[in-house]
Amino acid sequence: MTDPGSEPLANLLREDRRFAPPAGLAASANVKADAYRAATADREGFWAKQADRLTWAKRWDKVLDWSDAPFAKWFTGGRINAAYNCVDRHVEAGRGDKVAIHWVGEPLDDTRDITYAQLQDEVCRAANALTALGVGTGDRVAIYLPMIPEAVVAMLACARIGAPHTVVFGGFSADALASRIEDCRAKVVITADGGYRRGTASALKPAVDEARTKTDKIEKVLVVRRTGQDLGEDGWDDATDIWWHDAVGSASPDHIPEAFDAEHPLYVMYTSGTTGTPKGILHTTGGYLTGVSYTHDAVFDLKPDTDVYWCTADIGWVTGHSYIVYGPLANGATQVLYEGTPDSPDPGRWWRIIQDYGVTLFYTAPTAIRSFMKQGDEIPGSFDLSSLRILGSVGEPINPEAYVWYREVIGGGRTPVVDTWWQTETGAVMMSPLPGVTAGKPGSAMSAIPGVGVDVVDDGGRSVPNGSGGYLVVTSPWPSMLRTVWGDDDRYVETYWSRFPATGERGAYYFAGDGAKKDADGDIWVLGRVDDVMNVSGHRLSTTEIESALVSHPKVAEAAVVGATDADTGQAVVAYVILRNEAGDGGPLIVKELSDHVRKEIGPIAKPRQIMIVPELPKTRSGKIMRRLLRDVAEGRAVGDTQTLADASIMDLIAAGQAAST
Ligand code: 6R9
Repeated sequence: MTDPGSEPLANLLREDRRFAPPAGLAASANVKADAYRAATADREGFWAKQADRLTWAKRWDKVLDWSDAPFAKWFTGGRINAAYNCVDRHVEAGRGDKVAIHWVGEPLDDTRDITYAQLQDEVCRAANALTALGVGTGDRVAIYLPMIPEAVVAMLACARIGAPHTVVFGGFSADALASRIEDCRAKVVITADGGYRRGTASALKPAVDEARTKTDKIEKVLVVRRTGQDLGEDGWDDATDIWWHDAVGSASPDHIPEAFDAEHPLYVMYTSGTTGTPKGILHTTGGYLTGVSYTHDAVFDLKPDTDVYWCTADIGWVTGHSYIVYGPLANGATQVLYEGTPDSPDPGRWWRIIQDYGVTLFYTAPTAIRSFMKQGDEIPGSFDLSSLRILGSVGEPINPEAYVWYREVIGGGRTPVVDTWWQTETGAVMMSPLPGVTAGKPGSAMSAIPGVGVDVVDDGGRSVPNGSGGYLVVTSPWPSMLRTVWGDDDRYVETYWSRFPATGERGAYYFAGDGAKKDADGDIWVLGRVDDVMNVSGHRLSTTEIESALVSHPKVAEAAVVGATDADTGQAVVAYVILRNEAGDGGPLIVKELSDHVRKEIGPIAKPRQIMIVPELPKTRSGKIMRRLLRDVAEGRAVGDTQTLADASIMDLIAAGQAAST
């Protein structure tokens, strides 16, 4: 493996804009600067204090047991029920009438407000229904649903009875569903007839039927009626299929939650590795809930009585787990849950939702921000977005230009932007500015949150000096850390803990797989996966750096850069660029203009060998660009597995364009 950071990150580190927290927000912030000191002085004491945010049936004996490292146990001996913490305790505290979820379906006016009391009723019924179907403590349940309230209810019902869930993104294929079910041996699947996407009902149930031909693990299928679409002659099997409204509708709303061990498995979330089959990342109960509750409160400065929070992630992504379901609900928040796509029925849909519901805290991904940027300022400009007070970003590095646009155009120049770095594996946000404390720098996740230790190290695991780059690591265990890879302890140790093993002076470091730089102040800039690093004539270049340079050109909305094998230079830079709407086709000299721009911003070495203007980029559901596929095209190979793409047809368009241009 090469050190990703030996070249100076010229253009990113020249970024010198700073945005101090608004005075009012700073004065009333949930978390102030002293939290860092307190947490450093006594990390375990700090996390014990955060665990006290939750309601425990039995208090823990020991905060952290790291004696079998890297297998961690947090809050040992403690007993807790996650669903009770997310629902019942708010009702018991007299907040039953408070709205938990403002659900917004994709078809206009298809909305539902669900209070905490109603949520409790539904979760209890679903828990009873699952028990009646034979789901016991420790059994796994697969959830394959659109963004409807039942998805939240299903997850919480599983948590309530101690049955770990595995949520599979509704857009994934029958194959992906079957392999996940097979790997974790889920015996029940919760799905729907279909869901709405871009104005049409798209079927889900047939994929479950197909999955049943590929795995024999599925005993029962619980089906929510969402679209009412025809399931066809063969689309229903009385031996396995049960309607949700029958099973849940007829179940009792009374259910006493059982307290489980703090380390009881809460869920398995599959995430793709660089090689091999997807890894089932295991999260457990007490530490995870502590981590997501604390970070949601600290990073979004949640004021549960007045804030309206909205995270646009899908529930099938870890962001949906931690920052739609467990974090916000543990904190008693009121939030928006939206079923559809950002541009349906029109490109103002998101901004109308913010205006109509008075959203104050908004959390989305850079890919969405850039696609709105492409459409120009007019569309968001025609809505009243003045309720917003904090904007969040997650999923990939946010280019400085996108950050500034987000802050200025969506946030009216008032709102801090919290760029949150974390992973499926970390469970909760690890690095982020704190909105009432940090003067944010566009493009930087800044530093670890209180209670978390991160560093940037060289190949030998030594901390690099300010101004240099290397590998991002986590230096000590944290409560919401993954506990293992489901069914594969060796892969857990090998993937995350063997790259920087313990030395005489320190314990092993968690290897995140991302490259990062420290700037002159020691603030951290994440550069993306270490496999996104190119080597051009012996110079190491980060894809993020060149992409940022391209996006800083006024005609560019979005860019993806890959390193393609090159006979002369080892690798060469190939860039795929989406232009902003107002730039039209960019004019006859657009390719030269962009190439000169990269040369000016970074240097001649970064000048792309080829720049392709494309209509779209291949992305996963969580908005990550699949550079692997672009590399296939750039190197003239057949395009590899597109199973996890949000829209597979995009690759045909890009490959056709490439063929035409070479
Ligand atoms: C939450 C989530 C994790 C990977 C991570 C990194 C990238 C996420 C980022 C970011 C730069 C940020 N990533 N947030 N890179 N700045 N604020 O995205 O989880 O899907 O597991 O992806 O995403 O490369 O390693 P997951």
